Amino acid sequence: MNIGIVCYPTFGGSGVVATELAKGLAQRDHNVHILSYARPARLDTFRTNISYHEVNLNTYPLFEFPPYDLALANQMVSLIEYEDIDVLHVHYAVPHATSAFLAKQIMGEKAAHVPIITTLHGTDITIVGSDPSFKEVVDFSINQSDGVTAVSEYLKKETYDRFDIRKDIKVIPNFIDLDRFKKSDKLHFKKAICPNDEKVVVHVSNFREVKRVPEVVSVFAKILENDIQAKLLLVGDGPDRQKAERRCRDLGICSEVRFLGKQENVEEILSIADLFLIPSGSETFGLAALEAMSCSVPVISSNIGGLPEVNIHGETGYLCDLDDVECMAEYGVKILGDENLHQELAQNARKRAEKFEMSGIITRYEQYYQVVREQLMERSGA
Ligand code: GMT
Repeated sequence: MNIGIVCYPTFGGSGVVATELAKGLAQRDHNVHILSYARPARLDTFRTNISYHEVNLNTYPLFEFPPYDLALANQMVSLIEYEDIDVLHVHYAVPHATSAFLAKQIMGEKAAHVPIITTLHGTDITIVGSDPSFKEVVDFSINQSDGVTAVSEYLKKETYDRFDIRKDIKVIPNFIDLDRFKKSDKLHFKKAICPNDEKVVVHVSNFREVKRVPEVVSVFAKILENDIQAKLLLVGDGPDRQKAERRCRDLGICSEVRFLGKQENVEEILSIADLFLIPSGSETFGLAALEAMSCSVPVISSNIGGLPEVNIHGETGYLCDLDDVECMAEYGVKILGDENLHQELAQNARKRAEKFEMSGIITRYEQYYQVVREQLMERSGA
């Protein structure tokens, strides 16, 4: 198939899932065309069967806000017309599903056979999409898609609760490359970070408010108070970085905390981790938790959103109520202070990650493309 994938180019979240899916599909001999406003972070090297198309957005003095959605729709038209696209798969509803609808309208009969599949990822439903300034458009655009998927049961339910959706939403969870995300020997790195063999606690995110990075620091401080020798590695960057730095200073633990910034090879850092913290205020799936689990790292998370579908309480780590710093710290001390428990949780975490193994999930997308194409053909009487 010739598959168009539209996504954000970002380091985390939907951009990663879309790019990894593109790579997986390309390996299966599909021709994949990625459309984005910048080269996706995970599209690191040239790959046969993958072409990257950048959205051209010309500015004009009249535009305070250049109309990206229109430029995107225009480029979708070119993609469908000149690359003979069989399926257009857009990741994140805002504005991708809307631009895709517009592109199809522009092309009329010429694109009637090309299904639009929208994958809902998270904030496109829970925060941005349900904002009154977008809601009706998002509602309409999802209903106009030929196929809709969500990355968790939680997100499916939220979408039905928040919008007036008349489509079946298929849950296809996020996936993990078990060969890439596995514990490997990083002894030099461990020694450099932990000269006294301290435990390593890791958090990875885009440091938006919803990720509760200052809270990660508070939980870690409480773990230290319980005589656990440990270092905290904060991976990523974003709006809450300064707040997190300030929290370290206020708590007097800066010497035990390292801000590593955005990192490409997170699996190397996770290889030396003993514990992963993800206390998010909203999380439809929690890909970062799955990446940690795949590297055999127990996870302590909040019990909101799709996190309980990934991290299993008492099996792969622990879940606590939102903002319950005491609870997270208690479980942190329990895991880091008991080698046997740690081993058991670490093994279970890896086993659980195997359920989200990449090739099985890519097959589910391939099958879904086929089903939606056939439904579209039936509807159009072709
Ligand atoms: O919040 C992010 O990190 C980005 C965001 C997105 O929509 O791009 O991530 C969402 O999608 C990820 C991939 O499907 C999920 O693993 C995250 O849980 C989800 N983030 C939130 O719901 C806050």
